[in-house]
Amino acid sequence: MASERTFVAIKPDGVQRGLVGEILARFERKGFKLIALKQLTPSRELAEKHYGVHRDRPFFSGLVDFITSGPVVVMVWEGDGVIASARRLIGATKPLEAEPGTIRGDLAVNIGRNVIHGSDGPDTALFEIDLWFESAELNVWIPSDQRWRVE
Ligand code: D4T
Repeated sequence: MASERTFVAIKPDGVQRGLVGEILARFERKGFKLIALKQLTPSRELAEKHYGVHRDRPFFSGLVDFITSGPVVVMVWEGDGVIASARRLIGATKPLEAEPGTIRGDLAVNIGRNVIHGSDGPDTALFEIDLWFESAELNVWIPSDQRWRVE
């Protein structure tokens, strides 16, 4: 399986509820490598670009209002199969349908307040990483336990 990068954002509800550490820990414990992390309150322009595919959906303006309402914590994780694996760790979009053990399954009840976002495929991951981060913000590093990891 090839090493990939994915974009993950803890939405304003996750930050306000004090879930940043809990969520970061799940990705770290899984074994993925954190290569970028920052907190910011997104501009409307950034949020509208990020959710551009939903521009014509009825929930679009409410979604943009919500995402720009306060700080989010955005990150890039790297590892084998990380794009699909992150989606599994996150769970279904509708939190009431998300399996227990997933982030949304354990920590959310409302689709409009579903705590976290993760890229849904390789093209989206590239687009979103480029949208939210400068290339200089992506840290190329080798974990010191790398030699114990299997290929
Ligand atoms: P994100 O993109 O936030 O990780 O969510 P998903 O990838 O799991 O789901 P999505 O793109 O279909 O939805 C984007 C975002 O819109 C909110 N939403 C979605 C909403 O408020 N009402 C809705 O009916 C839908 C479908 C939740 C996530």
